[in-house]
Amino acid sequence: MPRIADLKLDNILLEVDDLGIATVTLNRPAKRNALNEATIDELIEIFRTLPRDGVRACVLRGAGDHFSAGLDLVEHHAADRSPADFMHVCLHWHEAFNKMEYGGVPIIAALKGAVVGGGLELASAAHIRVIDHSAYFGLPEGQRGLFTGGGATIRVADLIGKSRMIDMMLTGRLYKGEEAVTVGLANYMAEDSLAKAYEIARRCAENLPLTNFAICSAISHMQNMSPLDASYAESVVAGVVNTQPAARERLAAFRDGSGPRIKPTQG
Ligand code: 1HE
Repeated sequence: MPRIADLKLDNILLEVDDLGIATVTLNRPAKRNALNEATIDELIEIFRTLPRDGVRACVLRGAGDHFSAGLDLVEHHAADRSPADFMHVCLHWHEAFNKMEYGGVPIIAALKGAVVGGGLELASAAHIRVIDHSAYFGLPEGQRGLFTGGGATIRVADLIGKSRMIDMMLTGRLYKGEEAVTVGLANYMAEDSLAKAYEIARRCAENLPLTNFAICSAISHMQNMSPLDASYAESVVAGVVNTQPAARERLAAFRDGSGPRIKPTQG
């Protein structure tokens, strides 16, 4: 079993609190948290390990004023990669981001400053995104003579639709603030995106782990299936989740009147 305590990390900080909430901090602020190969390797190890070592929710953030400036362009230039080399770089990114999206642990991204290129690809692998007033989203690949390689054609297009994504890439259009929420890049906007992300993470951590696993894994898998197969898979997942012993306590609490009633708060 992989263990958090055994992870060797140089580019990312990882802490877990008493509630089982992990904080994953991209820690290259001097490079605006640009994603070099070593950082991607560490993301793979982290998100391979978190779901299997008792973590109930995860907050993903960047040290400094920016979440992430995307692909490490300096490393990419210096490496002078062949097409095959860069294909393997991208496959590595996909391994990391797929482990996040399909890993079953809720990941809440606390965003500020630049969330651009590969930084947006990373953020879009989180399950919930929270922005503050400084955060902005962009896909500057088009202007740099590049193309997305870390899943934007799947996840960003899924969030905002292909037409908006094409516009972002062709024109360099940036989204921020309420507009970013409206188009679907962010779920929440807050004065303090980190504080809000923790509030959401604590809320998620109150759910049963198996239920969160289904929410943060099965829904994504089912989007990849035909409706017929998805309805079958949904039945199987619900069969397992909805009969878990721990859910019976919550059902009994509802029956006895002590379980929460689902109503909007006043005001
Ligand atoms: C970097 C990177 C980087 C900063 N790779 N080193 N992404 C981009 O096109 C965005 C590139 N970055 C920027 O536009 C700006 O750096 C920011 C707007 C994010 C921040 O600006 P600023 O003025 O605060 O910082 P800076 O002076 O530009 O950069 C500070 C340092 O960070 C500097 O290093 P230094 O050693 O000269 O101090 C920069 O070189 C370094 N830095 N961004 C490497 N991205 C799988 S395909 C994905 C394809 C993509 O992601 S393309 C999008 C790339």
